[in-house]
Amino acid sequence: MLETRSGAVSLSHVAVMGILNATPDSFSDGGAHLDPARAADAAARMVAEGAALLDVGAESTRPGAEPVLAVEERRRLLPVLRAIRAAVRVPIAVDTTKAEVAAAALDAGADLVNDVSAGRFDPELLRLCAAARVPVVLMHMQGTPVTMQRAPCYTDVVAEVQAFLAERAAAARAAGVAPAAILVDPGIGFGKTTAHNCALLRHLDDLALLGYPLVVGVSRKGFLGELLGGRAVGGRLFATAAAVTLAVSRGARIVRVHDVGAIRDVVTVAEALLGRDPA
Ligand code: HH2
Repeated sequence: MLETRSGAVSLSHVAVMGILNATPDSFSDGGAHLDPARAADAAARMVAEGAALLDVGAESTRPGAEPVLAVEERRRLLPVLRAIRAAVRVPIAVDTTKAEVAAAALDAGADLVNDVSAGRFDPELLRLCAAARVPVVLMHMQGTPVTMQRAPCYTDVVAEVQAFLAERAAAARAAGVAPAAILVDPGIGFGKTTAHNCALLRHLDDLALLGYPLVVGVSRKGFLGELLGGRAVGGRLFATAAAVTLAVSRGARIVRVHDVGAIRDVVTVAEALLGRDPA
């Protein structure tokens, strides 16, 4: 069970987290959710389709993306977040690496923080999560979004990601975050080749041994396009479904996706095939 200010999310079954990016340049939905009313409609649709929680971000972290200033991130994020908050009751994560942005988002109704830097870019962020008593997603990334895809390199990607997440979880606990409020994520596509991403998905069960719920984000990502010979973003739904199925079978507890309705079905059938009790 993941406790949040907007209620608890049961993790006894895999939860679907719907992605809403209030950005002009996200690799997949860039520009689609900049307008608060449209974003709120999209959020309500995602919840109706089975999203147990939402993830709202205002800074693209696609490979090569340049960072945006906190003032600009807040300017994009807050109107969209407030409109979504008014439209849905499920917990909302704010996807940011900056404590200042996270604090404003928590004030505007967000319930948890999703930090793709796992507290490395802004040391204040973990202290904020502790003080506000909100859950935090700690994600692995090699390098920064600007540099991460130049030459990803590991001796043993699974062991290194596992050690990183263990170290960042310990840092979060040292900052005062409750163990039950920590989630971890291998950061698919963040400083990884296609082979690294496949190895991490195949060995997710090793990461689950850390004892924190696993969040996994494969939706429409570049490695799926590469596996399909350069398929464009819009044609990666079935590839996403395949990767989500593997992630579910290997212990993911939350899957972060754009196509909520379709992937909700994928998750339901995957869990039934695995012999898990119906939700
Ligand atoms: N992936 C993206 C952004 N945030 N957060 C977590 N915890 N895990 C992920 O895999 C993850 C994430 C990148 O995807 P998207 O938000 O669709 O694109 P962009 O970064 O271009 O906004």
